[in-house]
Amino acid sequence: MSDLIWSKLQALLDDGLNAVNSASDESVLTALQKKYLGKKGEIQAYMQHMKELSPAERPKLGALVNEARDRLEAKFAEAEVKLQNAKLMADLKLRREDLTLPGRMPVRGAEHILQKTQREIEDIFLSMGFEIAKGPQSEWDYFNFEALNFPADHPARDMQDTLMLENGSLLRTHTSPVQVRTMLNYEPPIRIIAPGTVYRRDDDVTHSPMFHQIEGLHIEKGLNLTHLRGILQLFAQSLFGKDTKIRLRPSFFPFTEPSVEVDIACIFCGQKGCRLCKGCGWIEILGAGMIDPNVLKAGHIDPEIWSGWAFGVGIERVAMLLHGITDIRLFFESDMRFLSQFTK
Ligand code: FA5
Repeated sequence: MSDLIWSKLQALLDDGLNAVNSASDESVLTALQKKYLGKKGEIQAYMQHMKELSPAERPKLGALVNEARDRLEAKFAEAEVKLQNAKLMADLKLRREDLTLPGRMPVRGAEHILQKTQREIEDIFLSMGFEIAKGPQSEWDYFNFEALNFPADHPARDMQDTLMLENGSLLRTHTSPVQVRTMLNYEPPIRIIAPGTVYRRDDDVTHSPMFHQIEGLHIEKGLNLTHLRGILQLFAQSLFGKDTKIRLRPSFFPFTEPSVEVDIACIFCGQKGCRLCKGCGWIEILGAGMIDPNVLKAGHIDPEIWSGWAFGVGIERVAMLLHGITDIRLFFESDMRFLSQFTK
C-alpha cells in the first residue's frame, strides 16, 4: 500500500520539480508555489491518504510528505535566485554604462598653498603667545589711511590705490587697519596677528591686485626696536631655517616711526648673489616699525605709557620664497598641475 502511495508522491514531486525548472518568470513561480506548497496545495492534499493507512504506516507517510515538501521548497528558492539573476543580467544588457568597471575616485580637496603658508606663519606667532584678530575687507578710509597717520592728500596714499565702493568705503590696501580697530576694542597689553585679503592697483609677476598679508601688532610698556628685531629674527628662523639671518633697513611708513624694511639673507644662493636676490644677497620680506604715537592716540592708547611695534608681511611673498615660485599669478590661476605640487 505505502509503496503505491510513495510512487504516486514521487510522480507528483517529479512533476512539481519539472514545472519549477521550466518556470519562465516570477508570476509562474508564485502560481506553482501555491499549487504545490499552498495550504490547499497538492502536497498538503496528499496527507488525506493518512486515513487509508494503518497506524504503523502513518509516520512513514508523514516523513515522505515532509521530504517531498523540503525538496520542492529548495527547488523554489533556487529557481527564484536564478530568475532574479536572469532579470539583472537582462537589465545590465539594456544599459550603455559598464557597471562592472571600477569606480572613479572623487578628487579630494586640499589646502591651497597660500592657506598652508598662512597657517604656518600663524602657528609660529601663536606659539609665541599672539592671538588672531580679523578686520573687514571693505574698510573705511578712516581706518585704512586717516587713523594710520596718512592725512588726506598725503602722497603715501598714491602707493596704495584701490577701488572705492558705493557706500563710501574702500577695498582695504593692507591689514594695518586692524591695528587701530584692535586698539579700540582691547586694553593693552596687546599681542595679535591679523591675516587677511587686501587689494591694490598692482599687476606684475611679483605684485597681484588681490593678495594676502599678515599684520603683527605688539603693544606693551617699554617695547623698543630690539624687541621687534628679536621676534622677527625668531619668525624668519622658524620659517626659513635656524641659520637664517635678517637685516633691518631704514624705510618710511606714515604709521611707524622709525620704519624699517626687513630682509632675509638670500636662502637660494647663500648670499653669493643670484637672480632672485638680484645679486645683492638679501631679499625683502616685510615692512615694520615702532608704532607712531599718533596711531596709538587714534586707538585711545596713551603713548606716554605704552609703546609698540607692528609689521606687515605678504603671504604670497613668503610662499614664493619658500617654494622658489617666480610668478605670483600662478597662485590664482587654479591650475591643478601647479597647485597639486603642494598638497603632499
Ligand atoms: C604695508 O602694506 C604696510 N602696511 C606694512 C607695515 C605694517 C609696515 C605694519 C609697518 C608696520 P608694503 O606696502 O611694503 O607695506 O607691503 C607689505 C608686504 O606686502 C610687502 O613686503 C610685500 O610682501 C607684500 N605686497 C605688497 N604689495 C603686494 C602686491 N601687489 N602683491 C603681492 N604682495 C604684495
